[in-house]
Amino acid sequence: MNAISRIIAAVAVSALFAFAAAAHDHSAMKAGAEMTDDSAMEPVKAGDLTLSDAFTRATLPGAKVGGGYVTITNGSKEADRLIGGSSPIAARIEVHEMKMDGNVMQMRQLKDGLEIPAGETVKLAPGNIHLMMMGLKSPLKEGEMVPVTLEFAKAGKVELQLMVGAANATDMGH
Ligand SMILES: [Cu+2]
Repeated sequence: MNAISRIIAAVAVSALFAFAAAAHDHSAMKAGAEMTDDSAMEPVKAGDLTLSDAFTRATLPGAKVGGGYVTITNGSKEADRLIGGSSPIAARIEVHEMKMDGNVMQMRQLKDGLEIPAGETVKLAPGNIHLMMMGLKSPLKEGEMVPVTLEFAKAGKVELQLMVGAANATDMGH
């Protein structure tokens, strides 16, 4: 490592610490929460669907993909289907599943979408089925909100906000 790259590394590390410190600062968290209370905490209703606990995770600079997670409850007597979605911050949004391939966790796109059975709740979560924001236009920063539009076969387009949580080092290997 030469002198320049040592300096760059030091700056990067201290930036990370500053970021972590800010995230743990109670007043900073509170201000963010107040700003986003209404949009983030309230479940979004769309016809018979209720979407709640929508979140994503902070990404490192240069990351091209980010996961999206949401809990979807279908109060109808008919199944619906999550087909995909879009967001101004990404080129596109796909629905992915995780599968073990031997000892390796792989993910693949659910090309036919994800069924939300009648009367059931489906949870998209880290390490499981998730939304994949492809072609991120900028890093996702903790505390920010990411607007997304999800598309369902029956309920149509549903707009919601993903709250950006902390990055997780044990991510899914994207
Ligand atoms: Cu994925």
